[in-house]
Amino acid sequence: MQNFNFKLATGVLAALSGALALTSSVAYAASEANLPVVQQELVAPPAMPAPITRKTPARVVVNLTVEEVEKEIAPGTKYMFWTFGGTVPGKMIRVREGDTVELHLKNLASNKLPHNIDLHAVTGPGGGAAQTLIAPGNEATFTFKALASGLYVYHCATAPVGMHVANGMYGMILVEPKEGLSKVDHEYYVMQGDFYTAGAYRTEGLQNFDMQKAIDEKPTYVLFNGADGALTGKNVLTAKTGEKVRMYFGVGGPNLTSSFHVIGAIFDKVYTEGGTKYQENVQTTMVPAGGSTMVEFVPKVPGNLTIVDHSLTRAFNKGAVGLLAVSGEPQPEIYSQGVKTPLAEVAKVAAPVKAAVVATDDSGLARGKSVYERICSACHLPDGKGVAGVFPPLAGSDFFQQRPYEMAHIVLHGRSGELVVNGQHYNGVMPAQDLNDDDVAAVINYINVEMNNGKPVLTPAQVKDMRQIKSQ
Ligand code: HEC
Ligand SMILES: [Cu+2]
Repeated sequence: MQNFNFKLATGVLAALSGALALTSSVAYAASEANLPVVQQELVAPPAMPAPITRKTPARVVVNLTVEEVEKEIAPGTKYMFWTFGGTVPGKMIRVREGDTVELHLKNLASNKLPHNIDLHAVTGPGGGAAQTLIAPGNEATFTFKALASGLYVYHCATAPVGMHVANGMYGMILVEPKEGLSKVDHEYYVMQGDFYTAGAYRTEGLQNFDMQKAIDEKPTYVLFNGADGALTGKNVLTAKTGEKVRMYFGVGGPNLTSSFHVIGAIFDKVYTEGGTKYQENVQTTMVPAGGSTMVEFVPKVPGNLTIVDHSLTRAFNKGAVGLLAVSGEPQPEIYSQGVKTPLAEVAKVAAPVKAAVVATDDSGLARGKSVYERICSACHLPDGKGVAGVFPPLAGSDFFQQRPYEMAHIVLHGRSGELVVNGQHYNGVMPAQDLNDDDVAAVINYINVEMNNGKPVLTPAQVKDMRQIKSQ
């Protein structure tokens, strides 16, 4: 009964939207008939379609297909995403201010639900929602003029709208100003979204949508580009020092506002709210649900820059983390390695012991100590005791002691997900460390000898072999 009504309603709406599409294309036909026709290039995020070099308006034909697809939301956890073009976020549309956009929206016959699209770049009621509302097995065509430059969110606006958006139905359309955008070395497309699954964070298997969690605005996942790990591991973004990076960042929501931040970078320019004016030298910018920003910066020192929502439990406990891996020569005058020394009164007691360790060192322990202090101590703390529930201990760690040799995998490839150390649960992200074979062997040996009463277990040659294996 319910099913019957639903089918009837969408049928009527599809017919209605067909009629509307016809009227609008007729209205445009007279004034826009002579425009050259350009086919929109569609690429998967974080890639962007190529910058526009045209100096005159065109009629840009966009073919977007709604696909309901089951994909990994986290390693081992699946989710039924509803998408524009098979990806979350949906494919980026890139046009020039003054262009006429001819949008074709297909709803695959194999889909289960009606969908449509509301583009914030449209001037007019509903942003195209009524014209494009179609049941599975239909195509809608809607034409609009991109009057104002800026970066705009688009999303599905079919009831229940919050649910369609929560399932991944959002993307962006960039309307370049007439004069174009300045040239940069890298353009990346990243969107944040909040996801509401029946099971807890990283519960394995196919997860259902939880409407009550969505209404309560208590997401299970807060993600960049639709998956826990979409911008980490083998998917990290990359740049070289001195290269200019522009990120097109949006928030699909449906609910959360992002405190968008890149740890270790200062944005040279932030095009606030995706508009035409920019603010300079910004640390964190606020991006509302259904809003966007363009940020530009030039990484100056090598290393991993971590992309987060600075509402930090979202980053550490719900997945909102990405990495921009920067390669290049160290710049000690901008960013030094630093020096750490014990306080005077501690030094008096500890100094002779420390000297002894270095003096008797013949297996890279001094080197391991220096790597540890420089890198690992920031999270696992100088004494290796960690922070309960956040950074697991390396000193006296049962996890480490079980297979000290295997720990090199964690340093080489990073680690995330459920972990139990000395009975305490952890669920964080340790980024892969950019260290050479000598340093990895040395730091593992140092931790095993100095913090776990063990013996040296690794040689640089073994680390070299382990690099090839992507286990753990
Ligand atoms: C940015 C913070 C950070 C840095 C820097 C870091 N780790 Fe970790 N590390 C973590 C987190 C978080 C986990 C837990 C990951 C999880 O939950 O899966 C972890 C887990 C581990 C584990 C397994 C758990 C245990 O306690 O035995 C080892 C081993 C480890 N790290 C070694 C290192 C070494 C060696 C370095 C330095 C080369 C290092 N880490 C640098 C955050 C960090
Ligand atoms: Cu939809």
